[in-house]
Amino acid sequence: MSERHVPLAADTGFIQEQNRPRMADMTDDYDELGHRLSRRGIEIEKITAAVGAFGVAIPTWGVGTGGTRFARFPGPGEPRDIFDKLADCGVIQALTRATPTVSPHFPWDDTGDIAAVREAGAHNGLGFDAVNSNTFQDSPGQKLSYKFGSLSHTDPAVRAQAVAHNLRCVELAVGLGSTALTVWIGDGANFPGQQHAARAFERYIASMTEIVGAVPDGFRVFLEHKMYEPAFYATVIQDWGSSLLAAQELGPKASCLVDLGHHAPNVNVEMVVARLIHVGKLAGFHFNDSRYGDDDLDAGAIDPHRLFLVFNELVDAADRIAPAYMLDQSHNVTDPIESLMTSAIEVQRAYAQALLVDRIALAGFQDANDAMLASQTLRRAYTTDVGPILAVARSRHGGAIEPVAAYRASGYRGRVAAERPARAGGGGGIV
Ligand SMILES: [Mn+2]
Repeated sequence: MSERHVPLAADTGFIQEQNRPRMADMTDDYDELGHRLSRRGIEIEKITAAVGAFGVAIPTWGVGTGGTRFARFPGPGEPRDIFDKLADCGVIQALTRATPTVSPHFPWDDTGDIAAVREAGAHNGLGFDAVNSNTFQDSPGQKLSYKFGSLSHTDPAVRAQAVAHNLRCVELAVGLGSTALTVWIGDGANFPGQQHAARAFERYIASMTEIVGAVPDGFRVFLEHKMYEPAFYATVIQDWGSSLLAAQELGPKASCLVDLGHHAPNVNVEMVVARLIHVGKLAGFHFNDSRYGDDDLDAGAIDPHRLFLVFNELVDAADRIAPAYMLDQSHNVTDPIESLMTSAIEVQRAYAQALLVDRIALAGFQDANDAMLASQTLRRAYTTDVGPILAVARSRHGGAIEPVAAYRASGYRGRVAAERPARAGGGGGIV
């Protein structure tokens, strides 16, 4: 168990010590921003309270060094198992106070003792969000291969095996206190004609019907679509249209999950969000960023404006929806803990900016067809530097004013590198 590490969360004295020299500047900046926002009729304390209550889940695999299909360059002190991953996630939460939950991935995180995993989560100050099933690769000891698909496979025995794995994930989720399962499949085709498009979708629906039919009351199933990769010609759950068709057929326990990187280039993702909200089927969102495709870069690193526009839709519908938020990215050249802390803060930043939108004024300009002032209303919120709000929200909850600086000063990476043996580089993969 995680007796191996003293969680940074338990050492709040260290974080306070790191914050002390930065406190006066932060307070000045916060007070100044508070004055400016009050002239716009905005109470800064309301925004700060909302930001403080906002959380985004960390995927357990995110704390390992990622890779591409060409290579993976391991970093020092990579987590060896779920207990190491939870210790790393605990550091991210202790310093940012923005990531109170983790999203595990099975079978990668299946130790056979789920109670110990839940206890280790609590020990590191973490709860559990949606669990993720994995039928996109073959796991040790697995009887039948997923090379040609899983839930939509032509062989009923393979489909049954994939269904059974998802039901096992639901069981593990319940053991962790999680109430949701995210299903993303790698099923698809690399060649035109390889697969019967309609029959593959029907087989997927039949398999998912078994899974959704077996989950307990109050449990939700999220369908995650992805346009390409690992299948490069077509995937079975290709886009939000396929995802919505499936979710509608599967009934009220099934909803759609949107991953920012899983669309065709230039797709207007905020419109996808708005449409799924309209139909009551948006239940989850995965954050990352990209320039060309499903690049899995750090949230807000490439196109922070798009992140803001997505949050503009989410905040607009906050009285109707409460989606599960997760970071889903691959850290190939940075320390994953630093990337995840920075990304969680960027997600919070977009959320805070969206909270600043004057929605009454915006609706007025929209109704009057005043394109310029409607656009400027959004820009005004987006161009406000909400950094002081984020810093104050963090520090009030015991987090660090400058999380990356405090993390480096803690020497955490060096300590875990000494006790976790280096892993081989090997091939690619998102693990
Ligand atoms: Mn995802």
